[in-house]
This record gives sequence, structure tokens and C-alpha cells, in this order.
Amino acid sequence: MNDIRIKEKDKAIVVGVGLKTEPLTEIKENLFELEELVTAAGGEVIASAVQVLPAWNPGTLIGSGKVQEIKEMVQETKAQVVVLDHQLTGIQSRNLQEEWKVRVLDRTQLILDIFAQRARTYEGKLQVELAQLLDQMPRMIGAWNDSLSRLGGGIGTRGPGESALENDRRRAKDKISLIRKKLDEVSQQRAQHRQSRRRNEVPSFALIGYTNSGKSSLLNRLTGSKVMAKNMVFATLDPTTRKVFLDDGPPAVVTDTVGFIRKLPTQLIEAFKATLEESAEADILLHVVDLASSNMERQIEVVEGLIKEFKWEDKKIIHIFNKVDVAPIERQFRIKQFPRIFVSALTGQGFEQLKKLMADTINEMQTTVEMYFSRSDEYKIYDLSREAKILTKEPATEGTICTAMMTPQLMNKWKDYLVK
Ligand SMILES: Nc1nc2c(ncn2[C@@H]2O[C@H](COP(=O)(O)OP(=O)(O)OP(=O)(O)O)[C@@H](O)[C@H]2O)c(=O)[nH]1
Ligand SMILES: [Mg+2]
Repeated sequence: MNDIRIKEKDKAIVVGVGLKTEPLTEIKENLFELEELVTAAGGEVIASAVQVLPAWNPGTLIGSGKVQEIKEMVQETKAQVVVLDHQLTGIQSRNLQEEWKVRVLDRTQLILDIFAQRARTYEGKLQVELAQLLDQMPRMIGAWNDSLSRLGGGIGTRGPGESALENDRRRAKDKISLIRKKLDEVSQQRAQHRQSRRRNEVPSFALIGYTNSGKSSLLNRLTGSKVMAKNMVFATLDPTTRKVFLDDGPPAVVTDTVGFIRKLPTQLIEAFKATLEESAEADILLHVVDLASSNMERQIEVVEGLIKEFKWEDKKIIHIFNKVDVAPIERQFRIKQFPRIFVSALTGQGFEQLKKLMADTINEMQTTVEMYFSRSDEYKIYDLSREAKILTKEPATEGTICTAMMTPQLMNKWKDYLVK
């Protein structure tokens, strides 16, 4: 596993950066989120700075005055790490590190570090390692180009650092393909699990949403499980699937997965493909929104953007506005999304309606069919009741007639008993 750059109890300075074209409120909100990320990584935010620029500085990202100011802050506060809210190139990282004499991270590296700290399963660890390597590759090039120019070389000149860098890159590439191979194996197993679930035709829901919106808490209350739910971004990394029993619908399953965030590093999206497939395969998405967050609207935008990016727009989506117990009531009137439901995973408020909406949504995807079971097949009605909702059951000549709700796939499975 790659080294983690931010450690427990590290004193950190966070730096919000933006261009003049961006609204200052947004830059500040982003900085606040960055502070949460640092805390989630175990660090302690001891100071912050903001810089708004007309254009990025290629050598150091921020302006030289700000670089100096932060240098003094580092010396004064004895900070061990500085985190910037913007992607840094290899050159910029190195220059700032030399200037400040502390570890320097950008937002992407910080998020990758959190994932590295959290990964528990074999698959999770592989995914994080892949994301880190993918992230490092372009940064390596940056450091190399710079060392070349510092040696006074031009195009075609070979500096002494080149072969070392080429070695590093080759090693990284080899490692990437090895991890990809291992991940393929794991994802095939996962696909088999899903396949067997599909054969049994259990309708599936996937909880998606901004990190810390309450997905795991909802899973726990819906299914009576006890997965970790914590006031911390990215508490969940590995997907969990549990059975849910809905009074008015067939048995179903709910999957809880990793949360989303603004500027989710693309390397993570690529590396977590298999995990995201769990949601991609779900019949219905449960988009969980933190109604109490002051950033609710932007968080919704981020998630909706990712839904588009992952091409999930055509899926059925139920919007779950969570944390009603702590959200101002006026918020509810601003919500434009449908179908939607207001709940509290903490108090259980709204859960009856939520379960009803979930059952209705499954039922909408199903049609009512009539079935005939001869006396010798009547024992199969028990199996049927476990897979589909039976609406009526009446004795008929030499058997029983049932009406049941079924998805097209389920109809295919029971086709021998369907009455034309
Ligand atoms: N007041 C209140 N707090 C809630 C509610 N639901 C969840 N929380 C709290 O919100 C925090 C985050 O909850 P989680 O269930 O871990 O959120 P998540 O979406 O799974 O988060 P990640 O896995 O980190 O992406 C926890 O501290 C929960 O106790 C709610 O309805 N009301
Ligand atoms: Mg969670």
C-alpha cells in the first residue's frame, strides 16, 4: 500500500483558492468542506487562508506573496501539513514543499488518503491503490519535465534523472496492470453474486448520495442492520447489501455504497468501477439528501451531475430528504424533485411512508398476472409467495388460481403456470 501523507493528529493549514470568476461564497464553502475532509483524515485544522487569483501561477499555483504569508504561518503554528483546495501539478507540489518545508497535499490527494485509511476489504484496498497510482502517473511527468529544465537541457537532451523516472513510471505501469487483473477477478465474483440475485428476481435498491447524508443510517433503519454510520465523510467504502421487508411489496434488497463529493477524483471513479456497478445494476436508486445541510442545493447538483456521468438518468429514482428532525421546515417547500419523501433515519419519522413508496415503485414495475396451480403443484405457491406479491388465491377445479404481481423476468421464470 502507498504511504498515507496525512497522519492522525497532524496539525494542518488549509488553503482555499479560486479564480476571480468564481463567487467568493463558493470558495469559502469549498474551504469549509476541505476542513471537514482534513478532520475526517484525522488531522487538526489550526489555521486557514484564502486566495482569489486572476490566473493560476504555473510554478506555485498561488501568488508569491501568499506563498510567503503561508510560510510564516507554518513557522508560527508549527504546522506539519498544508492542504490546498485545488489540484497541484508535480512541479507545484515540489516547489511549495521546498518553500514551506512541510508536506503539501491537494484536495485529490487528501481524498485518496482518506480512502486509503478507510479501506478494509481486499477489493477496497486494491481499488484505492489503483486510484493512487493513476493519480501519481501524471504528477511524475511533471516532476521530470521540471528537473530536465533545471539541468539546462532541452528537447532531446537526456538528463541523469530521466532513466530513474522512466524506471519509476514503468514500475507504476506494471503495478497498475497487475492490480487491474486482480480487480477483474474480484469483480467477476461480484457479478456472479448479482447474477444469482437476478435469477431469484429480487428487486434491488441502491442508496446513493453525497457523503455524510445518512445512507448507512437509512440502511440500518430500513433493514435492521448495524453497519457503521458516523458523522464523518467517507465512513463507508465497501458496499453492503441487506434484505428489506416491505409490507406492501415483495422482498427486496438494499445496497449501501460509498458516498459522492464535489470534484470526486476521476481516478477514484475509475478505480471504484466495480463498487459503482452495484448501484448501476439496481432497479431503483434511493438518492439520499441531507436536508439539514446548508449546502443542500449544491450537493444535489453534484450527485445529479454524477448520475448523468454514470448514465443512470433513465433509472427510477426516489429522492429521500433525510434529517428532517434537524432541518428548518421551510426547506421542504423549496424541494423540486419528485418522487420524494421526508424522513429522519435518527427518529424513524417518515419510514412508513418511505417503505410504502418503495413498495409502490417496485409494484409499478410489475404487472398483475393470473396463474393456475394443479393440486400436485400447489406446494409451489409457497415459493411464489416468497418471490412475488400474491393478490388473490381461490380454489378452482383440481387446483388453485392465484393473481400475483410480477416483473417481466419473474413472469418468464413462472411461465409454465401463467394463464394466457
Ligand atoms: N439528526 C440526524 N442525524 C442523522 C440522520 N441520519 C443520519 N444522521 C447522522 O449523520 C451522520 C452521517 O450518517 P451516515 O449514515 O454515516 O451517512 P453516510 O451517507 O452513510 O455517510 P458516508 O458513508 O460517510 O458517505 C451520522 O452522524 C448520523 O448519525 C437524521 O435523520 N437526523
Ligand atoms: Mg455510509
